[in-house]
Amino acid sequence: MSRILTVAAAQLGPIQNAEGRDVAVQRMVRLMERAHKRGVELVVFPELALTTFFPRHYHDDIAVADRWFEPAMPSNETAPLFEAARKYGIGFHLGYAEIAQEADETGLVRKRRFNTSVLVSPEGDILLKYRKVHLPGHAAFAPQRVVQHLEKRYFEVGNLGFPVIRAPMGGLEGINMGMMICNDRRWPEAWRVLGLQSVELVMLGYNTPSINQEAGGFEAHHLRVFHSHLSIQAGAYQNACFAVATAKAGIEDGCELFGHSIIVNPQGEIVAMASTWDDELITADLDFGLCTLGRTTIFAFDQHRRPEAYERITSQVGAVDPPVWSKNSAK
Ligand code: CDV
Repeated sequence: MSRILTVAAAQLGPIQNAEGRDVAVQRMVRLMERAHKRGVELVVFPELALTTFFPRHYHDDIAVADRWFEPAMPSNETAPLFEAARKYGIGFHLGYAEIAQEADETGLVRKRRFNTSVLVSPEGDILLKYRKVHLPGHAAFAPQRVVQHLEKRYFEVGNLGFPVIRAPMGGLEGINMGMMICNDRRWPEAWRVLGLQSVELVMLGYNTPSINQEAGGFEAHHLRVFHSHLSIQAGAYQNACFAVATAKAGIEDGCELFGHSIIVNPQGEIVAMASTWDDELITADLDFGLCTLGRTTIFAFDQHRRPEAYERITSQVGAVDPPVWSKNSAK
C-alpha cells in the first residue's frame, strides 16, 4: 500500500534587517494559504525564517542581538503560523533563533541561545525540536571579511543530538521525521545518525551566501549550488530517505543568498527545484514506499555496516597525518 504525503518547500525571498517579524510571518501565512490550495500537507520553511540572517551583523554586546531571538514558541508574533496550520490542516517546519533559560552541562540555569527548528503538527503541537550542531563561521569580529558570519558568537552548539520522531502527518498514521539545519547538510555523520533511526523524511532550512569568503571569495556560483545539492542528494540516497531543503534567497542586507531549494527522493534525484530568489512554493508527492528499496538492499544497515571500522568517526575531530611509507616499514 502506498504511503503518500504532499509536501512543499516554502522558499523565502530576502527579509531585510529593518523588517519586523510581522512582515515575515504574513508572507509565510500567505505561502501556507497557497500550499493549502495545492493540497499540501506539510510545509518546510527555511533556517532563521523570521528575521534577516543576523549572524552577518556584529554586536559587541551580545545582548543587543536578543531582539532577533524568540524566548517562546509560539509567541504573539508567531501565533498566526500556528493558527494557519490549524485552519488549513497543514503541518509545518520552522527555523528560528531560540533563547532558552536552561541548565548547562554544569547544572547552571542561564540564558542560552540556539539556532533551532521545530516541526509543528496541523493541530499546532510541537512534535520535534532540533538545535543546530554544525555551526559555521567564527566567534570574534573578523576584520578581513567583507561580511561577518558570526554563528559561533550568537549560538551554542545544539544539545539535542539529531532526533527522529514517528508521528502522523497528512493522511498518514506515522512517518519517521528528522531535521538538520543548513551547514549540517554537508556532514555525512548527521545524515547517518538520522538514517540509523530509520528516518524517512529529512527537513532542513538554509541561508547560504553565494560567495564563499573562507575561500577568499573564490568559488564559482554554480559550484556553491552544486555542493549544496550534492550533499543533500548524497545524504538522501545513502540513507534511503526523502529530503526537503528550503532556502532563504536573494539580496538580503546587500548580501546574496543563492536559493535553489530542492525536494529529493531516496534515489538522490531532485524532484522539484525553486527557480526564483523570491517567496516560492515548490511541491511534490512523496511516496514513502520508495524508501524500502535502498534500506533493504545496498543500504540495509543491519547487514552491511561495520561500526568496528568506524572508531575514528566518534573519537577524533581533526584529521591526523598517515604514517609515512618506507621500504622497512612496509608489510
Ligand atoms: N547558515 C549556514 O550554515 N551557512 C553555511 C555557509 C556559511 C557555508 C552553509 O553551509 O551553507
